[in-house]
Amino acid sequence: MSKPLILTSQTGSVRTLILNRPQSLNSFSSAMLAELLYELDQAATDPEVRCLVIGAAGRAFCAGQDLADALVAPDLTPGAKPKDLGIVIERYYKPLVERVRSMPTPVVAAVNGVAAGAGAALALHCDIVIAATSASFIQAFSKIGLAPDTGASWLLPRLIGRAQTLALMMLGEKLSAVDAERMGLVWKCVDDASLQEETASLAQKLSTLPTKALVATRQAVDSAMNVPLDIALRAEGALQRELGYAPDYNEGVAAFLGKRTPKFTDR
Ligand code: T3D
Repeated sequence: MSKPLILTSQTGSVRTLILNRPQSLNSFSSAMLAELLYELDQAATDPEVRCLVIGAAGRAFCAGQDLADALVAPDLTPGAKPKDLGIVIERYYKPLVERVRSMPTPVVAAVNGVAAGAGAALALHCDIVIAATSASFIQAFSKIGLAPDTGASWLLPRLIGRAQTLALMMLGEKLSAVDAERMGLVWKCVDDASLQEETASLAQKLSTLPTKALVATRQAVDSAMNVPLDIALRAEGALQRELGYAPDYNEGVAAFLGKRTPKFTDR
């Protein structure tokens, strides 16, 4: 039997997915993308999961699209038909971004090494990005004659503004995790040796918080980026109404007033 390209594990309510093609720096083959989409669906529909972590095996996080995969590798024989990369985006990368950004739990990326192209985008679409100090991010698309995909052109200007985005994307230079933290691209950098422990502790904490409220928080922040204040205020009211009807609100307030730790159960 072939080795899984996505390793999964569960600790308490935390589901961890590990990209597992270390020999190719976890670049996305079509088989790995299909497995990843499947595992994201599994996590999304499993009521036992209250936090999802995406990490990687070996020295890299993910080097983006596997450029040797038959799906995308150009056929160099004269007169050969060029590959339709639009189909690749529709089939794999669009659903990938949609799944991560609509996950019904918080999503953490633990970036252990280089994250390039679609690999960087995957990490940066997660709700909280924690990176090892030796990790790095490369907007590698221009280096192979492509424009950004996997939602990077939407996401980066929102995170760091147009000027920094265009320079990173046009030059395709490596950005250290330390600089990524300074620019506000990731939440924080930690020592390489403590990445695993810090990620586990962050994920465990997130798994005890009110999942529905955390997901509504993502929704509120994402939609507020694109609308005027009055619409954002109305959207906040609608989300708060929904959360106010849910049991976690009763539990949170009761725990506060009762001076005890809350036990959240909604998802
Ligand atoms: O068609 C489409 O492409 C549509 C979708 C696009 C989405 C995208 O993600 S576009 C961006 C694709 N990714 C890249 O262009 C990055 C290519 N990789 C690199 O630039 C470098 O490998 C890194 C900067 C990421 C790391 O450099 P380094 O020096 O640490 O490692 P290396 O020696 O280059 O790579 C190690 C091995 O991984 C090597 O294999 P080998 O020689 O040991 O057998 C290398 O070929 C392989 N590898 C690295 N990245 C990829 C890859 N193999 C296939 N695809 C890769 N993307």
